[in-house]
Amino acid sequence: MIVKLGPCRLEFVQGDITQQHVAAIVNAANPALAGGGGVDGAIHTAGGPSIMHETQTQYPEGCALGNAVATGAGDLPAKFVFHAVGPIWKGGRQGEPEQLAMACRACLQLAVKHHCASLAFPALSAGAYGYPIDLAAANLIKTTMDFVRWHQKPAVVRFVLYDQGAFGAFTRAVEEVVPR
Ligand code: AR6
Repeated sequence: MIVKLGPCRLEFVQGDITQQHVAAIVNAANPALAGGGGVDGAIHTAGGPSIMHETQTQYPEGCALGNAVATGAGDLPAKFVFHAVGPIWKGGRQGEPEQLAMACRACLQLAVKHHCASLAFPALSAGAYGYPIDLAAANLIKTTMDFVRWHQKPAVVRFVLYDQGAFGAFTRAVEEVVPR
């Protein structure tokens, strides 16, 4: 599924984020940048040890909730990994929506800063961190649309959804957010 926004394009695909041929991919990291399961585990496994080496040497203090930091992408096809820290879902009234939007915007800003024409996001916070997938989808899509409407970049933002459930949630959310 593709949504056009002026010179930019939002894409929705089912797949593995580590396999994406884009300038940068987003990691669903934790504040310690300590590695883990899900997207984080897949990126470090497929990308090799240089990514962890870079996070440890460049960001020894980790990354704050709602922010993101950039490293190279090791053996992955992408050029950069943006390690973003989304919120742990605690019911939705403890700032989680704004924290998720901040993490998303931080990645989009890093893409602009590093001249990345294409960026791939996973369903940030919607795995181990428990953010309801439909709410995460609406939040990430709306935040990305607002950003690209204003900045007219990155040219391509691709949401890479691991399973059919996540893919369905994102495509339904697009239909709600995009004016007809
Ligand atoms: N490609 C795309 N999406 C994936 C992949 C993949 N290879 N693998 C899983 N997903 P999660 P979070 C989906 O748990 O909720 C880690 O331990 C997955 O099905 O990766 O932000 C970190 O170290 C789900 O829909 O991220 C943190 O401690 C989505 O990606 C913590 O988990 C996000 O799931 C972060 O949790």
